[in-house]
Amino acid sequence: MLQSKEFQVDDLVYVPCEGKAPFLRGRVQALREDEVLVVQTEHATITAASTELRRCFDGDVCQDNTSLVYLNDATILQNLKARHQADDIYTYTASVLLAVNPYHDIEGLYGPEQCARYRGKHIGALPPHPYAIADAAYRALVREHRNQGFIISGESGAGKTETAKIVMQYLGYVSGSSNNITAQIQQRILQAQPILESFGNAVTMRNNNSSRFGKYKRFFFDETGTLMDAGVTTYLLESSRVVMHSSSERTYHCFYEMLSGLPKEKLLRWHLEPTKRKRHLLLASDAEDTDEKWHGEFQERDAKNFRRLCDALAVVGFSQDDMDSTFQVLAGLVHLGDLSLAERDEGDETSTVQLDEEILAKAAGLLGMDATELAGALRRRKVRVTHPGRESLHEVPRTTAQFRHALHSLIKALYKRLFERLVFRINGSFQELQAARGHCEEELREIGILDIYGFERLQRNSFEQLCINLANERLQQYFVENVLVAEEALYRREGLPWYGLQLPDSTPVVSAISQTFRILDECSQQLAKGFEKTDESFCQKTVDEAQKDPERRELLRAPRTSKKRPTLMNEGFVVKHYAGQVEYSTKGWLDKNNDRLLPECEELICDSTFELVASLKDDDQGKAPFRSISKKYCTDLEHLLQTLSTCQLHYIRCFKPNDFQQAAVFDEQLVLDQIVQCGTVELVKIMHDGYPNRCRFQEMLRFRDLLPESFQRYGTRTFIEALLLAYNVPKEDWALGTSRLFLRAGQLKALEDLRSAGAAPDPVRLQQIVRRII
Ligand code: AD9
Ligand code: MG
Repeated sequence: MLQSKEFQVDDLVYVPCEGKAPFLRGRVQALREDEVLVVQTEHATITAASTELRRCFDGDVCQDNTSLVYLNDATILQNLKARHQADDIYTYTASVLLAVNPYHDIEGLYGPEQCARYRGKHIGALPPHPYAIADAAYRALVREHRNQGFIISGESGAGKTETAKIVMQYLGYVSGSSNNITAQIQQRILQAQPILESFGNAVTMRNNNSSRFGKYKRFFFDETGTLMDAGVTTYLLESSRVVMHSSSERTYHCFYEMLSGLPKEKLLRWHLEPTKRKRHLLLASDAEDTDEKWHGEFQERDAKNFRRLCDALAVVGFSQDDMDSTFQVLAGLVHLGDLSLAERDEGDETSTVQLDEEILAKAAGLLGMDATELAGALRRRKVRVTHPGRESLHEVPRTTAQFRHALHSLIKALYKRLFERLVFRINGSFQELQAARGHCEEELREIGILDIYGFERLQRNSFEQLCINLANERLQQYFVENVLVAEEALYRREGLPWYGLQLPDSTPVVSAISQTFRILDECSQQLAKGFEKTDESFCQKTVDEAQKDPERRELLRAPRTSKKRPTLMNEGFVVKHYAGQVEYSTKGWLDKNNDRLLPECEELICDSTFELVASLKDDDQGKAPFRSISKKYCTDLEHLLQTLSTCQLHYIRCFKPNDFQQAAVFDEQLVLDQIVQCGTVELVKIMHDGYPNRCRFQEMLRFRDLLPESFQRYGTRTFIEALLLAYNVPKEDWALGTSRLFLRAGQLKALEDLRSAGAAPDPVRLQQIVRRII
């Protein structure tokens, strides 16, 4: 009979398949030459190369993937699936917590009682839970005075924001409210969330409450672990959503909340009618109607959330006037948006765009602007003409496209700055409490929580996706370095052999993206100075330069065209990321990369008679017509990484089980893609090839009852060795480091089972051991 190197007839395996599920389970039926196997699955007989098969162990469901009898992508996937079906949504992979979104409330999983249960317990003592990781982080902070950081990642809708809230819940619980100021900080942290969600979250196709910005929340503690201060940093708000969203999505929640929740007289004053919201261009959306059951539900939720928003604003120090001003700006933006219905006389280049006078008056009135000046700034641009010896200023009419661009830039800038103002005020409210407490001598330690968009590969990817994916490349590298390199370092420290594994290196792709941003900055700068530069010339230069460099050639290239899919020249490029290839469209990038508002529009803001609007003017009064968004983003990202480098990091990887936001539906292919993208497979390989369980010597003393009392007089190291020999743990399954015992998957569990069964060793064997090692 033929023999496969690894497999035998009747072995249970997973075989990859092309259908709906990525793997089918079956038994090896026959072995052919060249390592080809015939696998009998429930419905079919499949032939596959042995290298494609994954081993399978029947009924293997574990709360830590590293305890799986066979460890591979298919078994991890099945483990997550089985656990998800049983509402066990959390699973460890060594120190990394994986969370599969249940899309329904699981009773009794969260709350103070559960917090109390997890308090002070070692990871692994109770079922996997964000509380367990939060507890470990908090204890490490207090005991070792080390900063701690949570990196929560995953696709849109995977549950990052909810998980971040669960971690915060635990930190709130454990850090006590021993004094009035701590209680107030906790309250403000809690209330900052709805504000950020109202202004920064929106209904998208993938998530009804999608965060359209990244955030890093920081909590500062004193030596005793009392909460002393907090703060939040935000990244890259998707400001284009204010002026544009797909018809089945919505713009930011705050607009709809305001319409559903404001009292009638205010709505009237600001010329708004909830029933007519769809007539406003910024708010028009089919999202409320696409699904019958959503109808009404959205409105009810919006009204409820409006009250929640107002309460939250009050807690961080907004007076009624402050709130009214904020909503008035939003109302102004709604009317301003309607101006883009404007028309111009066909064929008459010199005529200006026609604006609806009534809408213009409403928008200008609400934003404290002069209607004529507003119309002027939007319809005409000022051009400086240099004559010999003097300069003169001319006004040139904008084309309809230029007019729309000016209008949209103004709306986006006002919204973005309003959002930043809110974040500023939230942070200011923590500082106020600091001032009230008085000077604090001691150095505080912090716990940070990063809730940031995961790797994105949409149907159409643009500038924003490249920024997001750059962050993910950097964080993935961090993950690899931190978890995997730390693993290697630990082995070396403990004097164990390290088998090594080729670690993926993101440096080349990060440098390819940095180079792209450098060229983008050059082009944007030249465009702003009035030189002829287009998105196409930027794209061409980017691809050309990458192709000249052998290191980057493979990482950034022009998209391949085919008859079916003819791509126009110089409209995009493809980047090879760690998580797969992404094609980016470069349309509009030169403009997207410029943070400067048109000078005519900036003037409108500066001259506003409405205090809040005037205060949103660009404080950086430099006259340069270009300020790079990508540069600011990269600098912010480096700061973030710098902060994270001072932290002991904890990873929570969130998974989206299906594309329909539905409970109890587990799309295997979708989850498998995410397992690959978040680097879990690599992590697991390293863990499993080595010793996934490791215990400090002291921790092993909990097994002292497994040996006679006389063994306790020996040193801990000797005690442990005797323990393992007494119970016949195979020599290849454990190794003693200098301070820790390393165990292969399953052995710690076996010892725990012996302990709970109250086992006793064989006396003859004990005698031998005493003679041999003591
Ligand atoms: V996005 O990148 O901001 O678009 P997130 O943040 O990853 O995305 P979010 O936390 O908003 O996803 O979760 C999406 C939805 O899943 C929530 O609105 C909940 O309805 C649902 N969810 C997520 N986690 C849980 C959970 N632990 N229990 C119950 C959950 N429902
Ligand atoms: Mg979110």
